[in-house]
Amino acid sequence: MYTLDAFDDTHHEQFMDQGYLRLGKVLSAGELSAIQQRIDDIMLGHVKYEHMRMQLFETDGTTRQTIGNEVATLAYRRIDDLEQDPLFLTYIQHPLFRQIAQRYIGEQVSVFRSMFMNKPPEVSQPLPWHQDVGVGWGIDTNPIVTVWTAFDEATIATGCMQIVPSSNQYGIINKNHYLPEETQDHYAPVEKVIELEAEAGEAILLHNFLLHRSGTNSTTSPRRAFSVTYMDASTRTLDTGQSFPIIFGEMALAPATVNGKPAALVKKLYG
Ligand SMILES: O=C(O)CCC(=O)C(=O)O
Repeated sequence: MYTLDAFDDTHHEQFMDQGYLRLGKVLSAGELSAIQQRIDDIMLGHVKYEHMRMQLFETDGTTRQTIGNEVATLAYRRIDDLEQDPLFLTYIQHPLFRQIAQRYIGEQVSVFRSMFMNKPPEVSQPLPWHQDVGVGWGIDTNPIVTVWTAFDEATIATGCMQIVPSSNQYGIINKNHYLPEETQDHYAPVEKVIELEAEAGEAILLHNFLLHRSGTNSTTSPRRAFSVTYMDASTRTLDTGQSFPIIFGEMALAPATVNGKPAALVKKLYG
């Protein structure tokens, strides 16, 4: 599969029109296996970060939020704050993502969330139709740039994403994200929905207003993925005025020196 090495006007037009753009295999086979290993090590507690928000599946299928790794298991649903890991930070700062961020955001870019999304075998949950709306998350801007990367093959059987191409053009339908049930036939009619299957290592640029959802995993293998939302570094939370870790520009985090994350930044989960 190809990898996009430069984001040009044609890509911009396609992204704005369709609300998504396949960026190709941004992770090489070696980088993919290293990052797969790293996330498994984080789940199993072999690599630990004290201030990392983690959400695990309990044996009854409910979820529980912890700060830091309390339980060594591969049955985590979601893990945030991954920019404090040097390997993840290196990937978040990939030159292609920098180019895209510069185009849509500018020089000073922060990360709203760097989030691992996992559908472990047997316990995965569906995610209903939603948009990723900033003000609904409690921040003072509405980011539009998210890069979603498959760490395993995402298929219908493993619970890949489904999207409604061009639904970004509706703008914000509901600032509280989720599509009200009674509006689904209008905004997400079955004939417009596509399955966003992806190969392991493939990255897809998503417009935050694109309607998306994902299914459950009916296989015996995990469906691991990583989703990063980039935004203007001046963005603050509406309640406390907190800003977010800088990824590109002055004072940006660097893989060689990143050293955990301050406790104050993980007190509340905004996204
Ligand atoms: O990975 C998934 O299943 C959903 C991810 C998602 O909703 C997001 O990246 O905003």
